[in-house]
Amino acid sequence: MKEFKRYTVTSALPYANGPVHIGHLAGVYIPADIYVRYLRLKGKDVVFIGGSDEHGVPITIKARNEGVSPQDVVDKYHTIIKKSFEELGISFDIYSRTTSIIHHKTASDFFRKLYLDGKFVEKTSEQYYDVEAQQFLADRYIKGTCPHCSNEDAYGDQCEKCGTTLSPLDLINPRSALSGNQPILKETKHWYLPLEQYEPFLKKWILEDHKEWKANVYGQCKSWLDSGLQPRAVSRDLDWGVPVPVEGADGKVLYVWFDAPIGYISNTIEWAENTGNDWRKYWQDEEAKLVHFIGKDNIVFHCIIFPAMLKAHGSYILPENVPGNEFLNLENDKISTSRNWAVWLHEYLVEFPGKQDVLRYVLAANMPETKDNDFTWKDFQTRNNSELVAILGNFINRTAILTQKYYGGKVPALGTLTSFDQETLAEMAQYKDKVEKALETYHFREALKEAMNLARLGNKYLADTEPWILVKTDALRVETIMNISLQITANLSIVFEPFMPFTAEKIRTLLNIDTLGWEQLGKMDLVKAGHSVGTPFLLFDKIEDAEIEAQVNKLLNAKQANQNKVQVNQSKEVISFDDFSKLDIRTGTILEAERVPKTKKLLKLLIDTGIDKRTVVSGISEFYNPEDIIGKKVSILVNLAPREIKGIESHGMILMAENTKGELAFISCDKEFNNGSEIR
Ligand code: B3M
Ligand code: ZN
Repeated sequence: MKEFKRYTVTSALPYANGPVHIGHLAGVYIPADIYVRYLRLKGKDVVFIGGSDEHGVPITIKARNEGVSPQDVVDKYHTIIKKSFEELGISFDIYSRTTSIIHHKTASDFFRKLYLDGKFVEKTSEQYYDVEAQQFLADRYIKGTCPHCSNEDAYGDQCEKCGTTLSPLDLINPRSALSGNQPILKETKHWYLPLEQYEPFLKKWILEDHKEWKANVYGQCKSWLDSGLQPRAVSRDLDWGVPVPVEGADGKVLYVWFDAPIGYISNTIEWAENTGNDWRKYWQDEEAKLVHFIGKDNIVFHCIIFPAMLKAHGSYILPENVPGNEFLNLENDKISTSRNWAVWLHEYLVEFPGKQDVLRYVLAANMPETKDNDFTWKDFQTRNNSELVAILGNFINRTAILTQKYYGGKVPALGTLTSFDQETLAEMAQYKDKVEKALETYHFREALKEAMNLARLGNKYLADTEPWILVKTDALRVETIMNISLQITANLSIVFEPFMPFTAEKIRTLLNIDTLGWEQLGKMDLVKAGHSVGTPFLLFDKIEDAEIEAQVNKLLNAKQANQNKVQVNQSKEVISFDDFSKLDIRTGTILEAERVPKTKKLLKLLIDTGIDKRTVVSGISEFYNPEDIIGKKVSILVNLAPREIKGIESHGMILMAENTKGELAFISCDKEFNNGSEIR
């Protein structure tokens, strides 16, 4: 394997149109941060580049929907994202943004060089134009009827009902999302990167020279290359982005996927200017190793299009590896921003203060390295309670407490080693190699598992030697046992540093030592006899069921609210009048109301239906107090089959309106009609 002098590590630039969730973290930022922290511990020269992707159509759409400017949108989310990354300990050397002046200049110069070198093909085509809004329409701004399923609200790039990929010209009765008018077709000129010309180079570079890439990444590249590459437009008619730096290109900007990866370079330049470094050494020198951390939806852009751009430019190195991950699901369902089915990082940080490393640990342990994976709150709790608390925390805590108790916090001397001691130390010495091998090949789960095995080794060592019993009979022997336990603890502070930096720091506080380099890993003299360690404290706390239930409920509420939202936009299936007339709905009055014991939502109501007085159980107690609703006029479905709810027979159902937040309100008649009046 080639030895590199420098490392340029990038992680995908998240779109600044929403906060970051656990899917982003497990896919991109956690592995990138682990890798970078490991390299730094090894004393490598590394720059870790991050930033927000602030261009593109989705940002302009969000801005329109919210009645603010695109700049407002990206300012808001860039701030949230940057802060939450910092708090999670993602150790970027710079986290900048693609709206920066440096980026606009860098991207513009890049395009200009390719343009002047004749690397683009110019093509004129007909695209939809909104006469009233005086602009060309991005695919997402055109709606119309899907030619496959007749959905009237299909977008110019996709029908969300049947999932078909569309082009705007496929839509029947196209209309502009800006004005609602029918758009006209108008000629427009764009610049294309003729990717097919780079096919031979890409085939050799990836398929032959980079067989070591992860199978999922390599496989996707192969399938793209096998099916043949097409020219790609690198400009758009849009008023948000980096203006195309060519005369007569007014109203045109660089395609977001052209400018965003150049953002890695821009941000490196900005970092270098701030720190007095030479950015070229990280981008234009064969001795630098460029690694892109991304999710699977970004593979083609990082493995095919961006390398073709870099190659076309001619001055840049190419990525040495692109360790792309698959997706993380949440509670067996796809993470979805629009459905709010996600665990948002900025919310986690507030709801679980001080528990950054628990999330880092769980996400690294479940990283979707080779296939999609699932995050569940139950697993989060189990990993915390039975791994972090019961293994790592338990071993270090016992070691710290016994050292305090027996030696007043001073490291005891190492005496004669038994063969068990020797075996334990020999095993300890193997972890450096194991973890290193896994990290160098981007097997983060494996690396973390090995780190945890070192903690297991410590636990086993204490359990087998039982110093708390031996202390009464063989005090000298106990000194050796505790010395070895403290050496294992010091080793743990090194091996966990890339994965759980906050915990590693705490272990160092417990041991009262400075950061140790990676090369120290495996050594048995990291804390010297006579050295005073710190006062013991717990590294991890148990996570209780109630905390987990609260999170699961939060998700279920989001799902419920979302289902309600769907009902607002879309009616249920059509029914016949006969179906409807089966429902016997009457006006009624609440006579009595009381809470159903041991339930959160239920009230037991006595209703005068005009026909009879009957008991109905209703799930409304989050929204109404029993004493406030006596005498209330309601609508009741009287011919619903009786049901037993919490041991009470419920005869009928009170009709309630439910808003998108899931709040409930009574439906009542707006004149003084007698109970029992029919509603139809
Ligand atoms: N913003 C897409 C994404 O967040 C895009 C990545 C750009 S990396 C240069 O998935
Ligand atoms: Zn369709």
